[in-house]
Amino acid sequence: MERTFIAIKPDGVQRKLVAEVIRRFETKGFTLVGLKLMQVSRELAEQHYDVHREKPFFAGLVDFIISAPLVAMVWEGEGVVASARTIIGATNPLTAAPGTIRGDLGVSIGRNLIHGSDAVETAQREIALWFKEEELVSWSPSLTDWLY
Ligand code: RTP
Ligand code: MG
Repeated sequence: MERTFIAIKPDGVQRKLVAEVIRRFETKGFTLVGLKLMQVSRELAEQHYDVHREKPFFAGLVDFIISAPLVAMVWEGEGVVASARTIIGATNPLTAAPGTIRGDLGVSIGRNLIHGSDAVETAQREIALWFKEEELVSWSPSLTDWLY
């Protein structure tokens, strides 16, 4: 079953939106298989956003990610990588559609509340970067027959 890496960024934790974000993935029907609150190291933040290393916003982005606790999660379900990106909305909350997390809850591209892996291969890389194998729990909720 497909898995994706989701992080509630420090602004989401500071604004007490952890439950709101989790609710959206849970009520959609996806399954939580990994969850932890973390104070992220600079090394991990830089590795996570390695693809943006040459961008002008890289240094500020890394400083922001390590500035306060973050919630790291892995969610599972059919097509969860692309669906999570839809639930999250466009990078800039000002143009993200209403109904999306960023569209409903944010106003700044630099404080856009949440990260979601952008492709299945990216998700595999990010899950391995953020979680040890033993931190992930494989389980099937008894609801599965009613979802698929
Ligand atoms: P993320 O990786 O955090 O889920 O966000 P994303 O895929 O929607 O956007 P991406 O292009 O990967 O950018 C990563 C994060 O960098 C910040 N950013 N700032 N012009 C800017 O100031 C700018 N562009 C991007 C955003 O916080 C974005 O989430
Ligand atoms: Mg991205």
